[in-house]
Amino acid sequence: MEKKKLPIPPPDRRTHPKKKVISSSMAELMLRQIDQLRKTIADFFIIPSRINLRLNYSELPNSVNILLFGPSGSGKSSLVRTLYRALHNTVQLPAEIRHKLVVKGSARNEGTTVYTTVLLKEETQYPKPTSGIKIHDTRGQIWMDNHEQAQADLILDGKVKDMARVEQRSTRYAYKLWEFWKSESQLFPTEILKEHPTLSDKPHCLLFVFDGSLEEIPNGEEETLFYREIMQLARSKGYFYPQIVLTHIDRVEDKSKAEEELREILDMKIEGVVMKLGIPRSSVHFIENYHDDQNEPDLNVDFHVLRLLHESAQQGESYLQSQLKEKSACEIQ
Ligand SMILES: Nc1nc2c(ncn2[C@@H]2O[C@H](COP(=O)(O)OP(=O)(O)OP(=O)(O)O)[C@@H](O)[C@H]2O)c(=O)[nH]1
Ligand SMILES: [Mg+2]
Repeated sequence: MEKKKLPIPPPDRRTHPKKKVISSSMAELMLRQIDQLRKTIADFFIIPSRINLRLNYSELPNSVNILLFGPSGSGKSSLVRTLYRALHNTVQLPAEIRHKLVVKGSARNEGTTVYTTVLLKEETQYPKPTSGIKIHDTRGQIWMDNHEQAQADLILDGKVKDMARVEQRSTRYAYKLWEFWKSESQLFPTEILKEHPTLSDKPHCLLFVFDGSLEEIPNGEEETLFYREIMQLARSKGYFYPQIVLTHIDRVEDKSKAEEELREILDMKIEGVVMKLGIPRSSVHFIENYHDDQNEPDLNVDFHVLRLLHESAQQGESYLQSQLKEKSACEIQ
């Protein structure tokens, strides 16, 4: 994606705990910046300058795939909804997406149970070619065990079909087979698997979503170890810059009294995540999702998730660039 110069972000509301008060001039400025982000994302086109004659650009997919991972309840499905709302400047999601996406509610439903793909932005041909943006929601981890690691492995390879329940076979036979070196079709039901996944099926950008209002992020040693291992696995597959999304910033704001105190708390949280997961600070994003039937658009929510989406599309593009192969000698003219 062409690195367009984006506007300088407005002073972050997060340094102003009384968040509902935004002056009208500030609101205008933010609206302009949000508008510009929407335009930049609408124009997104994977690697627009395809000028290296040796590279096989025909392998590039028409859409970039963003994949969500993270503990159950951290806000992944809410993030998909929030991104859609922010990008399309709408309160109501299309019925198809509303039905597909399950957000954990007060009825204590199970949350997401199937691998769910949502088209955030369609690809276009006219008036100019642009790429699509797809986001893939997954069932959150609960047990942080070998089974969930193997499920993540399968998803990372782009092998899972839309709306598939990613779960190992539960027969005694399958249990006996449970070894990492066994083939996936022995461990997982074959009907959930794609036969020959290509670069278009693989994730191109990984987002790890955690609840940023918790005392510890990730929550405890076991969880930290689990996600470190998943990130190691991802690195071995060429994903070097996973992004970390910390949700529920509104809850952190509610707890802290003063601006100074809030800034310190956020810094400490980000520092903790950086240390625990061994990722660069610039890869950590603090956001708030739309939640609890919030029907009014919120400029701060929109602005921060759109920046996250823009960054994710760029990360996806970098991954794709790294995956481009050279043409064979006879293909080069
Ligand atoms: N206050 C607040 N609530 C949030 C935020 N993000 C998500 N929630 C709430 O957190 C709960 C869990 O959100 P989900 O989006 O279902 O979480 P999930 O990660 O998809 O959960 P699984 O599908 O089980 O993995 C829901 O009740 C959301 O409304 C946020 O930023 N702020
Ligand atoms: Mg979910």
